[in-house]
Amino acid sequence: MSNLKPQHAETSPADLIGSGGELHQVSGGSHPQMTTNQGVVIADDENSLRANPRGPTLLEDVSLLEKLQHFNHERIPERVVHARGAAAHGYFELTDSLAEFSKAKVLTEVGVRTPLFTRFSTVAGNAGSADTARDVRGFAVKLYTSEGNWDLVGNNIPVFFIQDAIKFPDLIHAAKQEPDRGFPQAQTAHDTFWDWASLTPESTHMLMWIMSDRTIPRSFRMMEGFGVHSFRLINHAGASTYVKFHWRPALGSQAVVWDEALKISGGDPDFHRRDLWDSIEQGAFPKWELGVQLFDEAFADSFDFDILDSTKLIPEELVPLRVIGHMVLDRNPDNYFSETEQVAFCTTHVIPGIDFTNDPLLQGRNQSYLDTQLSRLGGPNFAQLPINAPRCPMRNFQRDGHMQMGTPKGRVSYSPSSLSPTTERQDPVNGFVSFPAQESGDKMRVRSETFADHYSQARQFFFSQTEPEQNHIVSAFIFELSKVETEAVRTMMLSRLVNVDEMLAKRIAEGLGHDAPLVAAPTKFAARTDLATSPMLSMLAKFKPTLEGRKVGCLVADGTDAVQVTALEAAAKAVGANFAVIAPKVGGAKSSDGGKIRADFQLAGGPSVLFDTVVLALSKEGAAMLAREAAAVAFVHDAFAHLKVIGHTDGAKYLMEKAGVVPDAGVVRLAKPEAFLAAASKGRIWDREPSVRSVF
Ligand code: HDE
Repeated sequence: MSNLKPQHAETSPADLIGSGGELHQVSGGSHPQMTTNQGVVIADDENSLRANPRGPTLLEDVSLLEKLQHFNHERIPERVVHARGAAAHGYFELTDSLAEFSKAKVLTEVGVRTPLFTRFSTVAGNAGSADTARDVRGFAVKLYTSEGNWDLVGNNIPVFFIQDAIKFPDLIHAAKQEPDRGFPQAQTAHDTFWDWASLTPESTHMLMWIMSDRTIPRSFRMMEGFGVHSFRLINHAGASTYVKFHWRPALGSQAVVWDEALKISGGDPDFHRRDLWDSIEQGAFPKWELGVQLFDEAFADSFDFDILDSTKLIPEELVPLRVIGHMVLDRNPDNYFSETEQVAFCTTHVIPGIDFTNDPLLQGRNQSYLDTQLSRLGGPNFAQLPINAPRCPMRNFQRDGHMQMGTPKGRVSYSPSSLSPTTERQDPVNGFVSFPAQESGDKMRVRSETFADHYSQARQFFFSQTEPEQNHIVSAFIFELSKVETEAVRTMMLSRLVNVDEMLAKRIAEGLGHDAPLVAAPTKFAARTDLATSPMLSMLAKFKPTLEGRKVGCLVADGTDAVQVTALEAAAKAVGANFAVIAPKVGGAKSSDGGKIRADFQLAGGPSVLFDTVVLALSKEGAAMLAREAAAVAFVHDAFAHLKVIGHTDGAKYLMEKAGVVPDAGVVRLAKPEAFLAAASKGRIWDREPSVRSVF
């Protein structure tokens, strides 16, 4: 008999009632016996052993000691960065072979599905912080290939803050909570971050990206991923080709707006992880294409920037993406700790056919990830944990250490040896061989002059954005710098931005009320170039007009027309959207025909920020009743201010007036569901933005 049956299915409330000392025996199901860690069956898991009913607890109570001891050690150190994450299992399927460039089977065997585990994360926040903090998102993929694990440990932004790994601890110390006070949590909007950033010109390009809507994604499913560094592909002949990896979401790129992000942090701090979990449970499996930018030494030499510099990208207009396969996430973890928390990504995990370049950031990362697992996972045997172990054979003479889980046999644990005819041997032909890159020159602590231009690509990024996206960058700088208490830091940052564009700096200064004249920060590299814009850098340009994977929130009250709601729900689901009903009571509302409309959310727990588009399916009386509820007025007001398409009945008008809704192309009368859904699939009403907030 299956023991997977939900317990509550056969549990009556009477079964659950228990008071001091009474054993809770829940009937139903077929349950195995509970045991101690030594396998001894436990008779009573609810009362400790006492000298008498009101007497002292005895040290002899082995199950109490064991249970508390284990509990006391349940936590491991959270990741020093990327502490908050969510992950899922899935596979990568190759559709276009790269055999000409790489010998890695995962990149040459078309149609083969390679299992993988992908973890998304924020960077600065602690494990308990909110999902929608403005932050870079980690996008780490562990592919269990037949030739060993390949970890592509990327981000949702294709460039990084620094050029040399030696600066990483400074960046992170500046961004995380300030050390004396322990706050602010999960944000860069504070003095230490902007102090560091304003004094670190190489961060300028990345600052433009983190102030863009890339750092407030709508969903993990709607963001791109990037390997960031230039890597090498190595083919069977040993020839090297440079490569940059890109993950491109099937649902298109999309962000929330900043005020929404702030409110979602309160409304649902688990917004992104819930979205990932729910979509997989519903069978709407998140999908990304894997694209590569391939280029050779000749391109690298002709490119305006150094391909080893992680603060630069190669525009897709110069080296187009070649889509070679896709990743699908189709299974949620069974256990968050065992899998999502214990997964250990390391940039060092590469396989034959993929190799490193001299990017100084990548070289530093190769030390950092292996090392951090020792303190996080407690010892060098983390590769034996099921989530980390390769799915192909793993054998060597590394032995012992904390939590050794295997039992290696025999007397030989070294190489070379003649004593054992069966122990493992190195394989010079099929094993991993590093690309024999030639090196010469003087050993020195220096930054290459080819890394010196910090502004041209920052400028290119800004001017490649659409107007609303540029406006959001300006607003984000204003927001962040307005939280900086030290005026000199704000001034320094503005000076830095003059080097990107004077008008950009002026707009931010105006929004801050900073009246002093703006002076360009001194820079070693004066020759900022006006590069051609790269429309592929705009997220809005990559928006897909679809409601697939999006959420429709339908506000109802007593008197709502149930037939209309049912028709709308069917139409929304037919285009792949989720549909949720929000009512004043979670038990539902009375429909106009005397029936009941079920609800998914109670009004206060279902703010409009949780939905992509909203419907006000209200009778006149229902709207009048809701107009007295602050949460209902805020629901409508926010939907309008967040530039959402609002569908409404005629009856809803009073509530809309109360909420300050001004009719425009995104305020749609609910005649036919299809017409409303078609309007909503186009996304936000950007033209509305200047009427709902100041755009500097
Ligand atoms: Fe990381 N980074 N990083 N990083 N990073 C970590 O490793 C580090 C960098 C990235 O879901 C840590 O296991 C250094 C770039 C992701 O488990 C740590 C430098 C990129 C994750 C570490 C960088 C990343 C990490 C913390 C500069 C994008 C989460 C816990 C040289 C290409 C992986 C851990 C997961 C995690 C170090 C810069 C992405 C401390 C020293 C650039 C997605 O080892």
